[in-house]
Amino acid sequence: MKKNMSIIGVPMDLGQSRRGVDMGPSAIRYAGVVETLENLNYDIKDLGDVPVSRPDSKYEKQEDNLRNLQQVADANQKLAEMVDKEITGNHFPLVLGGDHSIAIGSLAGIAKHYENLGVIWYDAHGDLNSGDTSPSGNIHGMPLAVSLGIGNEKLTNILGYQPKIKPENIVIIGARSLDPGEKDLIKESGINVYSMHEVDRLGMPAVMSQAIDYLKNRTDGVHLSLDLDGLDPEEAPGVGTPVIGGLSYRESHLAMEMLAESNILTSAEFVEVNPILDHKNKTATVAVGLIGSLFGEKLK
Ligand code: 4U7
Ligand code: MN
Ligand code: MN
Ligand code: MN
Repeated sequence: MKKNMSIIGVPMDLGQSRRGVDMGPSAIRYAGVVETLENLNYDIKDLGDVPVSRPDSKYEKQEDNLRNLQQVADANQKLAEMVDKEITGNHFPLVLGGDHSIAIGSLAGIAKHYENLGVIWYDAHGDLNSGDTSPSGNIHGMPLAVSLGIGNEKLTNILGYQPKIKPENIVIIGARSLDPGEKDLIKESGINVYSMHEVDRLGMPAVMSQAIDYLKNRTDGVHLSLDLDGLDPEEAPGVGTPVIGGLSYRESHLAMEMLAESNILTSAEFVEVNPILDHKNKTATVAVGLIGSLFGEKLK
């Protein structure tokens, strides 16, 4: 039987300061995401893009050091409603960004459906800031904190409940740029982190099998939130906040293949593809390659 999947694009660039990441969903579609998944026997419904307002300098910093707060909250509200509806209809939601602030809406729509949602956060960053700790005021550096119920109510309370997730159900993979406030939050909350140090020491196979075993035993669903800047900028250059020393293309494929084998995933999003900063759509092509592995593509 074919499996149902719904693709939702979110042309969001208001969660950070570099224009162009709003074109991420188009770039990923252009790189062949629908065809790739159809070849893997998925029944794909592409729902198009969630409406996002254009940046307007007069709304830049609003309350609590949060850039474009109201506009980011509004788009995430719509995204959350769409994701909620797709899950209710038994469709696997695949969300394409757009900057990482869209994880706020994805998780709001997803977490309603689980008692104990697990989250794999594949990223160079922790995205655990709030207006109080953020050095930038950019909401794409905050979605994981928001989902823990930390931050402005307009973000934490989307769909009228909070928190969305529990710290012990989060596994961050690939971290190498954490702000002081993020490190404090990790220590006090019990979030699991495989930074680049652990990936180097243990290797990706051990990191992924530990992460999968851990989540399998304690959660009833797992969301993958993959920020392309988790990969090394040599291999994924089209991102707004690149950090050297990242995960390789091969390590990332292996991670996706191991997730596919484990069968624990219940939703996914791929974010932060910025075609303006890219070379010949390389980063979107990498994203589609990873999506293929995540949904069962085999090399032989
Ligand atoms: B991304 C940063 F200060 N931590 O908060 C911040 F380094 O979604 C970067 O992971 C956030 O790309 C990066 O602005 C957010 C900064
Ligand atoms: Mn990042
Ligand atoms: Mn991120
Ligand atoms: Mn980024």
